[in-house]
Amino acid sequence: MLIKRKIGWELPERLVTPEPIFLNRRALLAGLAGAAMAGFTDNALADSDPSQGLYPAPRNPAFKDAGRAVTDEKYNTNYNNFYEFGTSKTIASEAENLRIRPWEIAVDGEVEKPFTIGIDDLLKKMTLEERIYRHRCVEAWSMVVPWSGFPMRKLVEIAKPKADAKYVRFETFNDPEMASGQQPGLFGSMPWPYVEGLTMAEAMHDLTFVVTGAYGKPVAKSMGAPIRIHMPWKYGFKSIKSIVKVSFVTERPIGLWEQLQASEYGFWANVNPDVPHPRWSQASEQVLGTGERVPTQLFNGYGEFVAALYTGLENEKLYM
Ligand SMILES: Nc1nc2c(c(=O)[nH]1)N[C@H]1C(S)=C(S)[C@@H](COP(=O)(O)O)O[C@H]1N2
Ligand SMILES: [Mo]
Repeated sequence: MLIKRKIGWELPERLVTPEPIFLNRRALLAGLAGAAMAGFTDNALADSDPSQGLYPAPRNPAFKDAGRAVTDEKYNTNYNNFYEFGTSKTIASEAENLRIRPWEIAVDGEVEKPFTIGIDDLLKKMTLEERIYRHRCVEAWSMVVPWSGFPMRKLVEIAKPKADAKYVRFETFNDPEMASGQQPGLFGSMPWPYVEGLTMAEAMHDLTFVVTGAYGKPVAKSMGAPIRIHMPWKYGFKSIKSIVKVSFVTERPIGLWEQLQASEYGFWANVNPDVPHPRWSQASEQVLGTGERVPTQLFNGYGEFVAALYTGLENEKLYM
């Protein structure tokens, strides 16, 4: 049995934060504070990152070229989907409230022995590498990102799943005190925490990457620090950020977006230009930072590597 522990981001920050800062943060949460105050709060809460020295990681030559220029870092860190910190794209300053140490990841479900591991202990077990991947959001924009991290397969290996594990379920933190978008009523009632899932075969695939860094340094808070995943052939919503739990399960997990709107956001969510989203076309995409619109490719151009994962599943809604 995994014992529920208090982990870093659950500790009541208000007990150690000077009252004025706490009050300002409360004002922020209530949507009353302006940008200047947000800046003040960010600096006051910024924590140093002990993993800084691990980057830049050596580039894996198999992923040195995504066929397009790498997106300028400023777009990637300032144009985000991270609903825990708000529904707009400009959540970067709000996301500075994310406390990334201590950070523990629970590994549970159908495994030999459930455990919890701190991010820095996990990093010590892994050999980091850099991979340049195309990243395509279901909203028809894309980027090219130099991620750092390790293959998901390596995490599966240390988790030691049992034979009956069929899926991997990932969960993000749920902490409305820290993440203003999780406050009830503020941005409606999303079914927090953010959840996503993969089949075991997808999780074991070499392209499935656990991201701990980007642009040669620890991954930015707005991009899902300190640990997220990225599957370049799937729509971006599958690539869950700021993971605190990895569970090996027998039933197909229902992601947050699927729970909200199953007719628009399915389990597989493989990129396909010929299958429109119910409300817009997926035929092309805006390449952020370039002003260019380019045709979208099946599996985001990674079909030669991943198409075989889906043979025999033709009757499934693979592209939504
Ligand atoms: N926890 C969490 N993970 C998330 C999201 C989110 O809102 N919360 N948004 C998803 C969506 S829709 C996309 S496109 C990517 C965006 O990643 P980026 O901001 O690094 O480009 O993260 C995905 N992972
Ligand atoms: Mo997205």
